[in-house]
Amino acid sequence: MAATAIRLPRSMALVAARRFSAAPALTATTRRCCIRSPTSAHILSTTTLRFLSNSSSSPAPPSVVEIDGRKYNTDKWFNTPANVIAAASRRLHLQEDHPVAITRQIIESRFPAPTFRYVNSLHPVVSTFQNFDSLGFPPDHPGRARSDTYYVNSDTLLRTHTSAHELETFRANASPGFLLSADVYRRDEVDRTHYPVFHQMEGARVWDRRTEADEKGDLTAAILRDLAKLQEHGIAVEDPNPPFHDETNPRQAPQHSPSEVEALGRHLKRSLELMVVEVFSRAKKAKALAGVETTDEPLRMRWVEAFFPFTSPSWELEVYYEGDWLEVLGCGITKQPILDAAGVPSQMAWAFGIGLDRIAMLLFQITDIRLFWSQDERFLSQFRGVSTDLDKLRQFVPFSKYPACYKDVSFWVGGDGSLHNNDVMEVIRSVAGDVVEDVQLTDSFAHPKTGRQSLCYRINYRSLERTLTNAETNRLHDDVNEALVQRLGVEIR
Ligand code: FA5
Ligand code: MG
Repeated sequence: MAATAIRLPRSMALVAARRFSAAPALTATTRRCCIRSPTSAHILSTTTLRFLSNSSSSPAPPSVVEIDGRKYNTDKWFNTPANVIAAASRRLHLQEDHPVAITRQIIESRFPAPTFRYVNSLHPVVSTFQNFDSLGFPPDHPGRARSDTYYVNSDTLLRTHTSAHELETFRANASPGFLLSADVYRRDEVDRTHYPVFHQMEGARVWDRRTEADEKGDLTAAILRDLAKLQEHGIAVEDPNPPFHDETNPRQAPQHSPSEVEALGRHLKRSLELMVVEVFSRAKKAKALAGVETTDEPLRMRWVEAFFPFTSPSWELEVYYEGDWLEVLGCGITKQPILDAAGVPSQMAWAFGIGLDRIAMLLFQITDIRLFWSQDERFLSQFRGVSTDLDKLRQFVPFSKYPACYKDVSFWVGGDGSLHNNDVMEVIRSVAGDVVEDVQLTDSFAHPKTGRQSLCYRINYRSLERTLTNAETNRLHDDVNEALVQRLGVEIR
């Protein structure tokens, strides 16, 4: 297994993950992170921290697993814990009156049928070809690592993004556009904005040279005609980017003319800005309906250059939210080889991918991503009736905040010194479940003589539904410590 730089906890998940970045500077071995101690704003430099990942962080793997009604043979690549498999049949994005489903519906309302076709019930298990190869991910892309992705076996995994279904949906060629929503899975850190399962929506819109191009075979005029049909939103958006960046984010010459790229980029950006405007105006109304005072802060959006193996040029849209720029989606002009492979080489397309949970958190003012998985009536009852009448949307009122309990665990990394941050995160989540609110790496150092690595993690235990007793938290923490020893071979200090 290739060396992977440890992915350390972000201070707040408002920082873009850039997981699918294809930027040359962001390879597995050169990724740099910093960590922030939860007790102070002190930034610890950790650029020297580096681990290999070879642990599955799961107990003895079963030879066959059933995931959402289908059976799969496992092999030594299997690394999917039971709590994640259990989540695979929940389908929150389809559950009536669930905030994730409501968010999907609001976005769909901005991309109407029949131009857009909705695809919402694709099975979560896909092939490595679908998730990576079909999109042009290089063989050594860090996203493929077992430290980042849940594998069922060496060529089968839980999709890490909805883009895994782009090729087949372009191939079906059933409409000029599609919106595809689904649960996606990533091994990641544990905090209030990260959960191993979340939801994405993929959108795409195509134009076809055979039917829509001008006499020179160019699509610019057709795209501009469709752009003119989109509303204006009247909001100033920061966009310092040229239509494409020759060096870093080029137009796909010779297939795409400069004016086509410019027109397609404008159509893409306006469509997505309108969607964000819709979400935020709904959020404002939801606040008013709940009697929460609203500030008249104008919505601020900005476009930043981004990198994906399957689009060029590519961008991300960020929204200013509570003092920080929050990345809400990635997008770009689809790489032509994908459309060629899909059997529609005469088409040109834009595509985007947005995180539904993150948008739902903004929309309803839900501050902890674990709440989406709660079956507590005090949560679910607040959204009743909204799926059938979006105007009933009202802001979530937190029912209680139960006390937090911090516990630290310090250990020496065992064996050959190989350990990945995500393995630690997963052992903790799989033992303590949704009672863990947040896990932070607070300290790390190498023993001056032996070179052995010591790590300290701070675990914040807090139930969303009740007060945990001290005895209960101590027991959980003991179980976590034991699992870290058993599964990762660490030595508790
Ligand atoms: C992707 O997943 C690309 N497939 C998006 C894309 C599609 C680009 C089509 C171009 C064309 P990324 O890893 O940045 O990119 O995730 C996309 C969005 O998913 C993010 O902007 C964010 O809104 C959401 N997201 C990503 N990681 C998480 C997470 N851990 N928790 C919640 N939401 C997340
Ligand atoms: Mg991103």
